[in-house]
Amino acid sequence: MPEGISGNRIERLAARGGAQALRLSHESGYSVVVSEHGAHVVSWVGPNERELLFMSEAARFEPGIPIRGGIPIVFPQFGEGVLPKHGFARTMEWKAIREQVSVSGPVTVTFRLLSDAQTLQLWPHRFQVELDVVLTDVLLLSLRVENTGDSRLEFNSALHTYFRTKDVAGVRVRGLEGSESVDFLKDRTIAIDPHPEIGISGPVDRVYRNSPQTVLVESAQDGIVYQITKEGFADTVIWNPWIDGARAISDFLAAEYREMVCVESGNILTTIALEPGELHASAQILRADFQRG
Ligand code: TA6
Repeated sequence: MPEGISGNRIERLAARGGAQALRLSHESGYSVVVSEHGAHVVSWVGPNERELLFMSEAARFEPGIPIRGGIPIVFPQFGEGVLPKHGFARTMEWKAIREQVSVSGPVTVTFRLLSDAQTLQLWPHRFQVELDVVLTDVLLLSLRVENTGDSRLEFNSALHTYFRTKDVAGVRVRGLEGSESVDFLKDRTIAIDPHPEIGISGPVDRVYRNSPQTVLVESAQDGIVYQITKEGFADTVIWNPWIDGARAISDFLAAEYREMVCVESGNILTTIALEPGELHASAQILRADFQRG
């Protein structure tokens, strides 16, 4: 177990649902838990032990099943299509291949997923995907996709981030005014949001095309402003199923729609093409600013 003298450290946690998980702790008081199942961030805790990500009470931690909450990795397909919904990366076993603990610096683990017989059956492309989880007082997730085959491949991707909130009614998303959005609940109607802040008072499932690099998620009831900064991801998704949508999801409790909002960085309306040997890098940085304790 690598351990720095400053309190920075990485621990291996008892397997849940058969998958190994790693806890990264940083001297700033932040920690993050990442499961090798999907290279899925299942917890991001801030100072004073505050959990910042939503995880459903009904989430299942089982091989082959996506985990409801945290930060699922969507790859190589977003939403419904020829592959399983949101692709296969979130349900596969990744490997932690590098761990680094530096004194007064970041705590980093890199996870890797390689194409294999199972993925080739679903998707006929050879690839390598790596996720760096870099923890300081911010959480940086950096995703690299490489085409290791001999033909062109195309993919979509997203970091499907579930923020925890005491009440979604008090959430405002800022920074998306002027961006074109595609509304998945209204036959993909295209609109431009004129409002400087977006409130959530019903089901929402919208993708904002070529959204700004930084988006804020303010939660009045929590006294937290999350800052989401992205690079190499063109789009931003806002999703909340509301009560009826939540009822239709088997691993989600109906009342929990109030406790979450997904604001996701992704390449969704923008498809990335890679020729053999090419690599695409993207990143999402999460920062939590506490307005009060
Ligand atoms: O990102 C929003 C979305 O694509 C919604 O349409 C909704 O279905 C959600 O993801 C969750 O998908 P999941 O497959 O995890 O139930």
